[in-house]
Amino acid sequence: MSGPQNSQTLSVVVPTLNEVENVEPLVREVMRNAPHCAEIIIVDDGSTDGTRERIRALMADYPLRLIARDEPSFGLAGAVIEGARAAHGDLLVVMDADLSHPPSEIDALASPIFDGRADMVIGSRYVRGGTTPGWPIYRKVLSRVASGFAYPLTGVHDSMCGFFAVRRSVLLEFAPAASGFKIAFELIVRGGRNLRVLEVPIAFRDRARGTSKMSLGVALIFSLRWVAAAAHIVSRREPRAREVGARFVSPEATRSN
Ligand SMILES: Nc1nc2c(ncn2[C@@H]2O[C@H](COP(=O)(O)OP(=O)(O)OP(=O)(O)O)[C@@H](O)[C@H]2O)c(=O)[nH]1
Ligand SMILES: [Mg+2]
Repeated sequence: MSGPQNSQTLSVVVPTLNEVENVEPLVREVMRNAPHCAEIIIVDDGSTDGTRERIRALMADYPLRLIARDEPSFGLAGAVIEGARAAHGDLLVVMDADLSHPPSEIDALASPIFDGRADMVIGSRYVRGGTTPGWPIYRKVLSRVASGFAYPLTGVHDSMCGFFAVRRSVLLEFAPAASGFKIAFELIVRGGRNLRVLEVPIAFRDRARGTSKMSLGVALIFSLRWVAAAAHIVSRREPRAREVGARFVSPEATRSN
């Protein structure tokens, strides 16, 4: 992929909560792998470890913007939505700060949207070529189970992943109903059959620095959101997985463009 076409622009949106050790390597890697990226918007929800100060220091060298939410609403999904509202790009790539999501795949996610072949592209651990190196077996099982529950509602193998590209207009159209930790899942459910979703394989690496914010509470919230999503789909009578399952795109296919 060669970067944006038809003068469409790309914004990268990163939610942060206490990621002081990760922001600099992340920003450096994003700009090295996607130099055409117009801006990186970091939405910080009350970090107390100096994350904001580190971001402000980096602004001299990189096209960075900081949205500092002191009274955060709707958690991680709320942060992503706020970043999307502020973004100037036509296309957004949303990714975590902890370098679990490979910046080298930003173009692979963005190109099907720039080319008009998709509205949303998921960086997927669970299509052919996707991996989770170093994960202990219990973690693989838990993650697979959650993704397995989500599949009948989404037709997507890894709707739990926080690494995705989406048209900004699509995110803003379907996101207002979203809250919680897994915004890609919410978007796919709300977008329904009109949303063209593709999956691209990624290697998802464990965070090397900082601490995880994933918790039992987050898992519980996802269970409640799953029930709400199932009710939404039943009321719409739209068995998404059978009618319009997402398509898997091989890395070769995306990179040959
Ligand atoms: N703005 C904002 N960012 C958050 C919040 N919770 C988590 N994050 C960020 O969201 C991203 C994902 O959080 P992680 O703690 O890595 O969650 P995870 O990837 O599911 O769990 P691990 O695999 O254990 O790292 C990271 O960039 C966090 O800093 C929040 O409430 N607000
Ligand atoms: Mg993480």
